[in-house]
Amino acid sequence: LKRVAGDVRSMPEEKLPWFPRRMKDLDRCNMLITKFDPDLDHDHPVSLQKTKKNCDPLPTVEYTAEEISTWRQIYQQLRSIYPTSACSQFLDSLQQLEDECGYGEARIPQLRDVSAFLKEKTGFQLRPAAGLLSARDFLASLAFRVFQCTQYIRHSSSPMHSPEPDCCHELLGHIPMLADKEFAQFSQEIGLASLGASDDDIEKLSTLYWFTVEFGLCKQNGEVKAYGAGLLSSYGELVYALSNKPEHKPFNPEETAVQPYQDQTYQPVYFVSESFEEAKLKLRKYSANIKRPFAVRYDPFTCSMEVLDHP
Ligand code: TIH
Ligand code: FE2
Repeated sequence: LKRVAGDVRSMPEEKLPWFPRRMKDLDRCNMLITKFDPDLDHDHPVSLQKTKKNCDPLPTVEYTAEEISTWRQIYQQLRSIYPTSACSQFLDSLQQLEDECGYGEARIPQLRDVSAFLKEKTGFQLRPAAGLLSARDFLASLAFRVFQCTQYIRHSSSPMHSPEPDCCHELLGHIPMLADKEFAQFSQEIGLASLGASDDDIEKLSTLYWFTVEFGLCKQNGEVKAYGAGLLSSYGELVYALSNKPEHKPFNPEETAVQPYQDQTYQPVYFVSESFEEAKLKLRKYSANIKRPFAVRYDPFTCSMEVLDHP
């Protein structure tokens, strides 16, 4: 399924992949990867297909007692190792979420409350997604500071690691990081680089996303800490990633972008950044080399993309 951009004037002949220009175009950025279709999995009772009918952009989900107990177990376990494993930005944000946004082991936070919190911190907002999205659609939404989230929860039989994203992963892994200004900027920049990019460049950007936003490590005060959401939502992989079992390599976008990755079990290799600042500068340099016949700039006042022809 290829979509084509309408009006990039400099390249009338060229078929550019379609990309969203306005916030409401994101309604079309919901292509699912079928391997994780929650409707095919009867262990996932809360699927968006069922909640979407009421047209609420961020529907309230009633979780069952069993689901809340899974959340409690995950929260308790992870909370106990965050102080020694998570980066300082994550710890600061989580504290704020606990103080101001109802985070805690007693209940699963609702996306609507969390989205309002994030909006105030970094301008990011949440949208519900029915499952795993195509890399192109997922990355495009980041360019608008929109983060697409699952709402169902993993099965109670595997609390320490889930091969697919679920609300524990979004709420515990991603949200605290998206509340950090510098990290929000980093995330948006990956999204901006992806707009209208070739399939090959999308593949590389999504691999970069994988090894930073999902599984990134960074140095802080001489120690290696986790900032990747896939680590911060999986007790099993968080302990493993910071042990001496996997390989740690310095973050270098050219190399990271082509590193094969594992999406069913723990990663054999993780990339370590000196700081977010360093990661952002390196990513910016990498993105500047992606060939596109135009440049983009996000206008936060109109929530739309300005497309600038290259001279
Ligand atoms: N493995 C993560 C967890 O257990 O929370 C979820 C995912 C991260 C990235 C892809 S799936
Ligand atoms: Fe994720």
